[in-house]
Amino acid sequence: MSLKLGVIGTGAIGQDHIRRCSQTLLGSQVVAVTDINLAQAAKVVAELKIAAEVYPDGHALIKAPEVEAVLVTSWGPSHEEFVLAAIAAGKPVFCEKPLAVTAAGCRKIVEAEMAHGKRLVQVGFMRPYDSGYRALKAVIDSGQIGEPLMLHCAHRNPRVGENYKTDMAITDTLIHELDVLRWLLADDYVSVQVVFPRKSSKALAHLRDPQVVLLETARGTRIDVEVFVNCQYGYDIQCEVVGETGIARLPEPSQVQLRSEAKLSNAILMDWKDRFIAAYDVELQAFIDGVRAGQVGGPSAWDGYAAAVAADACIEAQNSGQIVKLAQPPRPAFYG
Ligand code: NAI
Ligand code: ISE
Repeated sequence: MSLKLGVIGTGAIGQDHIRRCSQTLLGSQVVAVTDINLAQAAKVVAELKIAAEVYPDGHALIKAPEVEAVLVTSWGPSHEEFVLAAIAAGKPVFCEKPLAVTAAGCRKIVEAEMAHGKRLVQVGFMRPYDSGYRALKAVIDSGQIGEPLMLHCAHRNPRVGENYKTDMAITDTLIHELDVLRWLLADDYVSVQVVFPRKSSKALAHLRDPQVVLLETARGTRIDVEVFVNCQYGYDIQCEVVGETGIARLPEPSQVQLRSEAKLSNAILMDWKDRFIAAYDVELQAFIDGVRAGQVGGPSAWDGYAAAVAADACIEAQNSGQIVKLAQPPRPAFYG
């Protein structure tokens, strides 16, 4: 029997996840969808040719007896209420990042899940499933480059819409690095600073872009992450780890190298959907398989919380211009 899924939010990633659950992955079926834009939800059902009912809102969808597990793919600020409602209904829930837009919101989810007594939540941090990041972690863990001393990272999007605000560079964009770099280094952040270079003329008036986030870990590794969401030229994710005896870089996505018209070139992807397509497939298949086996795994509500603790400090640093200290609360035994 396939797992019956309900999807809240039928925008860009909601549509992408509905498509992959319906056409690519094994063992699930989307039976319910909703969006504050109900017409759009109905259009997605028609376009993807799925037999799904359109529910009036997320709470009705979560309560529906036919929905066995929930995917939350709506805007970030709505995640907390839907994840809490899914936990209250005892239903497994895959929530796109961020788990909640504040650490306090994530903490409520952690407490509700622990009170339930069993893991129900998987957070959509897909980079630990990416083959490039996994290969990079294997090199670091092998000791081949010695202890990591510095990381130079970049998170570049070609452009963003007018709803994207300066703090979203942290809660919506950098949140991926805040999660994946903790995992990569098996270390925690102890301080952060955000500096703003000269503003790009391509950024809308209200948005400070680019930004450089400087993180320090408990073991003293220094990390710089350039977040540049109007870079125009492509969707570009970079990570270079400088160790004591060598340097390891995140591999570039595999693209055909072209010699043509007196040029040697490699195409650059333009969209996160293509850059991480395999990782999204693997993370969601893991959720489906985990729920069917009665054991939700993958990035946990605690991982969502840990990233949000760092994100809160980054936002304080954006506003103050100061170095902000932070401390991760101890991980409860519940989260392994
Ligand atoms: P989007 O703006 O394309 O879609 C969001 C949809 O949610 C819209 O259709 C909107 O009407 C709907 N919505 C908002 N509030 C709602 C509510 N209360 N109830 C029902 N529907 C509601 O945004 P996008 O790009 O699809 O992002 C959605 C979420 O997924 C965000 O949290 C984003 O950070 C995350 N995301 C994750 C990615 C990843 O790489 N893991 C990639 C892209 C998005
Ligand atoms: C978007 O929501 C994502 O998660 C993408 O992976 C990220 O690159 C982008 O900046 C976010 O807005």
